[in-house]
Amino acid sequence: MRTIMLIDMDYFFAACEEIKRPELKKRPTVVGADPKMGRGRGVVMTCNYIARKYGIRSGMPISAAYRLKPDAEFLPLDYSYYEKKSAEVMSIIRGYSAKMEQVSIDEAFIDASGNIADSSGAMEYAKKIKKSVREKAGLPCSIGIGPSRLIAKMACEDAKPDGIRLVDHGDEKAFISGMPVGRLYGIGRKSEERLAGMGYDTVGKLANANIMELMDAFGSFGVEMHKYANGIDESEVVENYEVKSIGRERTFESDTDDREEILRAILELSGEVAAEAAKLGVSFKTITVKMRYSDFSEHMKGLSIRPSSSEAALGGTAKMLYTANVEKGRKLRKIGVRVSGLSDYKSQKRLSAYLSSE
Ligand code: DCP
Ligand code: CA
Ligand code: CA
Repeated sequence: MRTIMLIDMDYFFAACEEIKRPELKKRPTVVGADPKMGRGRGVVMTCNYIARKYGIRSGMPISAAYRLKPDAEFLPLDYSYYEKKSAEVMSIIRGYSAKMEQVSIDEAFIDASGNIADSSGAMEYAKKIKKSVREKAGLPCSIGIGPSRLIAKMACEDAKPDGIRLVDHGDEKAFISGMPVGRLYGIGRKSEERLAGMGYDTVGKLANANIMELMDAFGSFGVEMHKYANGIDESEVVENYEVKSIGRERTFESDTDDREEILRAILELSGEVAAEAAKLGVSFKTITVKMRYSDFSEHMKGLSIRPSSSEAALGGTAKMLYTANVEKGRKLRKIGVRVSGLSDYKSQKRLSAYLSSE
């Protein structure tokens, strides 16, 4: 029988800021865009749990966060520090199981089946991991434990903050069936609304739904969600972490159709993306420009080129994509540049090798 654990850092970016300035631990702390006395644009990336008491959440406009708690501590992003802390944490976790899969900057699965005998062993093992992440990296995390990735992930949400939650073999369905469908892994807001319209508001109801009906509504994703709702997930923890794309975005101070200003932003973003690609030692094949207009509608245009790592090729293609596709007379709120179709040009070594040796 398998024992999978998901380790997810608590309020990660803000917790990193607390290391730099421990006095922030006692204050509501928000990481994201500059609130500019309530007139700032952009969003909250994350905040500590004190700030969450005031209703502040990831993804909310920074101006809304400011209204909720004007005297909170508002901090800009310090990505390179978060990446450094992430690499530290990941190498600590990897020490507990070679079968480890990093799934985001602050989150990793391990398959601990070979390291433990039973559920009390699993609990002890998770406590050790938590303790060593806390002591060595100075950061809090939560751990979900279960017979599959699905259950480990959902148990981790239950464990937050700073906790451990174990769901035993056989208890999977009981654990998830009372939850609202929106809490099921993979179900976003839109799917949740559609499912509710079909009469499936809890995971338990979805588990008993007719598969054909779900397939009609959602295609193959319907089959998947039905499996998940029944607590079934056979997928393996595979150590093959790869960066799938690299992107940067910018929100303009005020909505703009000034071509010079927009082109300048595109070139700067292209420079940052190319620098990140160079750091990882990857070339890119597809270049995408995202334009968000003042009414929040969003258009993406992409083009594939011969694999390249050149900043000039990236900037030139991005400028061209913008010029050819922007709707005349409409103002932009935000512009983004992204590259994908990445491959490693330094050697045949997997990206994970670079990422873990940082
Ligand atoms: N993040 C981001 N963009 C988002 C959401 C989050 O860049 N839309 C960043 C900020 C977070 C980090 O990624 O600190 C990890 O995201 P999580 O969703 O795991 O959230 P937190 O770690 O901040 O909080 P929690 O304690 O709920 O895990
Ligand atoms: Ca987290
Ligand atoms: Ca996370």
